Formats: sequence, C-alpha cells, structure tokens
Amino acid sequence: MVPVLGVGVFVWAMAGWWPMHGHWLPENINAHGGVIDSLFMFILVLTGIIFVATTGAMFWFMWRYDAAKNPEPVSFTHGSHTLEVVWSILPAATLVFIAIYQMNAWADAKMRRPKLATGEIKPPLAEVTGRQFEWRIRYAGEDGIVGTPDDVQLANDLHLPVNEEIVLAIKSADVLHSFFLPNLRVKQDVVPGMKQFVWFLPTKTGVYDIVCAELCGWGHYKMRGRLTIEPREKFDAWLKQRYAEQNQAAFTASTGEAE
Ligand SMILES: [Cu+2]
Repeated sequence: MVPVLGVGVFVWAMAGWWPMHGHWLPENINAHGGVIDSLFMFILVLTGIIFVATTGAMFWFMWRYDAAKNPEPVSFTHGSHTLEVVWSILPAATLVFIAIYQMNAWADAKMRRPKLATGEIKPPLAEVTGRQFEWRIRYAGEDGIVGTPDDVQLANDLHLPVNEEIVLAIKSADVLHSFFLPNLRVKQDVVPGMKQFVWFLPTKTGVYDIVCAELCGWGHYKMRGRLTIEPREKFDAWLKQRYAEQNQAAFTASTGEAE
C-alpha cells in the first residue's frame, strides 16, 4: 500500500485538487523560471512512469511466481542477453537525452550572466554571505562598489527592484550553505572560499522567503530571510533610508550623541 499511497498523494498534490491546492511548487515569479518548472515536471513525469511500471512489474512477478502456488523450484538460467542489452541501453539513452535537452537551460541559469547595455557582464547589485545562522547582505554604498567601507550592511532582509535582471554575489563565511529562493527557482550551494553569482528577473512585487537548503548545523532551521520585491523608486528610497540610518548609527557610536 505504501507505493500506491505515495504515488496517489503525489498525483493529488500535483493536480492541485482540493485541499491540496498550492501545496506543490510555490508561485513562480522569475521570468526565466518557467523553463526550470517544465524541466522539473518533465523529469518527474518520466521517472514517475518508470517507477510505476517497474514497481508494477515487480509486484506482478511476486504474485505470479508465489512459492505457495508454484511448488516446483526454479532452475537456474543465465537469462536473456538481448533483454539485458535493452535495459542497459534504454536508461543510458534516456539520461543522455535529458543531459542534452537541459543544456540550454543550464547555460542560461549558470553560465550566461546578464550583460549591461555596453556589453560588459552585469555587476552584482548586492552580496549575500551565508553564515551560521543568517544571511548577511551588503549593498554598494555611494561609490557603487560592493566590498568597500561605505557599504550598506543588513541581515536577513533583501530588497530588490521588480522587472530588472538581478545579479547577486553569494559567499559563505563558514560552512556549506545553499541559497534558496523558492519563488524565483534559484538554488545554489554556497561554498566557503568561493564567490559565485546567481541571476534572475523578478516579475511580481511582494514578500517572499529566503531559505537555506543545506543542513549547515544546529540552527539550520532558522536560517531564513525575507526577500522584498518592489518597484524601483521604492527600492531606491528604502536603500537610501538604510544608508542614512547606518551612517547615523556610526556617527552616534563615535560621538556618543544622537544628534
Ligand atoms: Cu545554512
């Protein structure tokens, strides 16, 4: 009953029948996310059909050749050479097909970083550093460069403008984490000592989740951030405000005065 129930619940959730609506993939808000979803569904349906077929065949053989109904013990045979060749070539060909079929999607998501109008590769808007157990976020300050003393620094609160190609730099300060934006179909391991880039094009404003998808220690479960997608003007105003607050705090700390 376990595989039958498993497959049943799966199909139920995928179809979104009551009360499973919205329990499958979260809403996609990335202009480039559709291709990821269709690849995911294609591979899922393909492996699902193979799973049902092989499990069904296994149960049929168990029932058909049940020891109680077949008192005659089986004699050893080498089996079928042709059948072995067929069941080796078919999965190999399927895997090669998937590898070639997804190549363009992989290149778009991982290799072809968006370019500026000038033809140069687009610099990151912000840098996100995973550490046990939070996401540290740095925006470029007035100099426009991330990694200088005037950066705006925040934790677990990432704001981005809508309808623009976004590039983020991601790093780790300690162990392996995985930067996961479910609604944007972005998931990338962050590896200590490596600076990587992710990109996407958010198409809908709202507040979404940032989660860590790598078991990174005891506090992994709480390594959750908030992603706010908003119109460009709101984003600019928000960043300016954070910048002013940060400078005010630094000024207060150095002089001991609030004003
Ligand atoms: Cu983590």
